[in-house]
Amino acid sequence: MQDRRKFIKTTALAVPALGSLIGAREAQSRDDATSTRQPGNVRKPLVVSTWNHGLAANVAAWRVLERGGRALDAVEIGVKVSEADPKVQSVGYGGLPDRDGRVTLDASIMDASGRCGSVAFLQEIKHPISVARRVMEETPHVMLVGEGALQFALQSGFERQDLLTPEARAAWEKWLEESDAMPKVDAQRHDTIGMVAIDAQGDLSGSCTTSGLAYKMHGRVGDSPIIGAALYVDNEVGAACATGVGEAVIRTVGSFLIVELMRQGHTPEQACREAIARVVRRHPGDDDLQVGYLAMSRDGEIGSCSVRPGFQYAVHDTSGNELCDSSSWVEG
Ligand code: SD4
Repeated sequence: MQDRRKFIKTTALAVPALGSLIGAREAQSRDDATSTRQPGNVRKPLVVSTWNHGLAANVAAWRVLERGGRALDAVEIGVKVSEADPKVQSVGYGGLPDRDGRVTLDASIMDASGRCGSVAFLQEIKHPISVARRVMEETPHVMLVGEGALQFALQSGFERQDLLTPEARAAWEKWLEESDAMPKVDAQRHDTIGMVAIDAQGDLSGSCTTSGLAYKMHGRVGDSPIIGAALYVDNEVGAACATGVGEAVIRTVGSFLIVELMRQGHTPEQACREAIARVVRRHPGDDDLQVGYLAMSRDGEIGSCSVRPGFQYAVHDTSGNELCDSSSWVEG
């Protein structure tokens, strides 16, 4: 783990405010963080995921990876832990509802061969990631939404379940009393889990699942089910996932951008930083914005960057499971 700590330390740079010093920042980013990993020296198996609850998700994913299982199974089984945990109020069961009090879920999954599946605006199904995998494996489509996604899930044997816990309902009722009706798209209300893994065979896969921004408009879909925005995998290059304000991620097609930058020779850290630079440029003066990117190259090098401090990710390899602070564009 020492390598990674050093890497994070050496790439954590300070910038006073959004929109300023962008040119200097880009020049710095180009000079920083050249890869120290030798070609052919692949760190595997390995799983990374966003936020603190990624630690528990990684444990489940690691059980698959350490016995030689596929990255695809690992990233599905891993994020199901967050989906099932009512204490994680940003994913699956127990997720905070939209402004009408409905829990609506988005999820996506992508494998080493470039297959992908997603669901959006899905209600009353506890494990949207598994429905997304079924879309990928059992339909000719990539994405199902809303009522159609629910019908498909029920036909596939998933059970209908009320996902609004008493705690999430109470939080929503409090929000109703205090807020005006228009949802706030800000840095406070997102802890989506994105996960990327490489298995013992050297194959990559990724997943992303969320209840989306809390108190969003009914029908709003975020970045998490949009392939290329919150998730992208290219087995020849690497993989990336996103968390944060989905609108900003969609506008800049962040995960695809990161993978393409890695293809051109950027390290994962450099690629995440450049993708954050695009977000910052597109949202001048937005003092609440938070986006976090997490990426892995196909040789198991990890990088991350967020707009502002606070983004964390969990890494599990043969030496254990660890929570890391991401570097950020803006210093706290
Ligand atoms: C979204 N990216 O729907 C998600 C938000 C998030 O926990 O991170 N939610 O925009």
